[in-house]
Amino acid sequence: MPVSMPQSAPLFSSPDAAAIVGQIDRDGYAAIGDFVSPEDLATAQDFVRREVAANGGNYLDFKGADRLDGTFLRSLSSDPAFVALCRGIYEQSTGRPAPDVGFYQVLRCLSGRLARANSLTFHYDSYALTALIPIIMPDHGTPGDLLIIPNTRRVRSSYAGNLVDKILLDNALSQHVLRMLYARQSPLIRHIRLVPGTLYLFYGYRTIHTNEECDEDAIRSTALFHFADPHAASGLKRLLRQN
Ligand SMILES: O=C(O)CCC(=O)C(=O)O
Ligand SMILES: [Fe+2]
Repeated sequence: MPVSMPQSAPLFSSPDAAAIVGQIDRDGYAAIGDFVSPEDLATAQDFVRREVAANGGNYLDFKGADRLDGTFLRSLSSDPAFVALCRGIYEQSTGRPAPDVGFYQVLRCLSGRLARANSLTFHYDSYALTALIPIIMPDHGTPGDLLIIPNTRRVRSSYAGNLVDKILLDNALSQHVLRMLYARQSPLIRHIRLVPGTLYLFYGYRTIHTNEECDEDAIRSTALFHFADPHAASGLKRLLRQN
């Protein structure tokens, strides 16, 4: 018997992971438009606007799904189609079975004085695949693009190798150089103009990326679902208690 999706489920169906992987390999990311239904998106936008207002118009984030009741973000991480899509992309891109793990989920709400401090920090994610859904994008001022330098490294065989990459990137000099390239509109840094309700997929572990800032009186909110830490089993990682 066919299983029908609940009405509020994302519109996505029959994922073609191979095509998406081809797109990520070519362009650095893939986008699936209208992934979230207009009703679900509107509810999530109301939620974010309320929470930012309750926080005095300032930045806040939600780690995990616990406090996202009433929005589609509460249950997306257990949506079978979404899970199958992310696992499929992982398997197609690495040639390995996807690990039996859930997502590390964060809802970021950029606004107010702290918007700047939470922007333009170029980084690698700890997780292989990053799924990003914009909820609200600024309606004036800086557009708040996602900035990427795609696939600049491979998955390191050891956590120590990963750590070296991170140290080379997470320092004042590297950040200064990258911000300068950004300010000069270097073609090295790609801008992705994010559309709310679209699903964006990229290899966060392998891609240097960050977000543009937004004006203090605007809101830029993104939902992130991080999947599969290649170094989850590392003893060194555990020892250092790194994220
Ligand atoms: O909000 C964004 O556009 C990206 C955020 C990000 O890269 C992260 O939280 O790891
Ligand atoms: Fe990231």
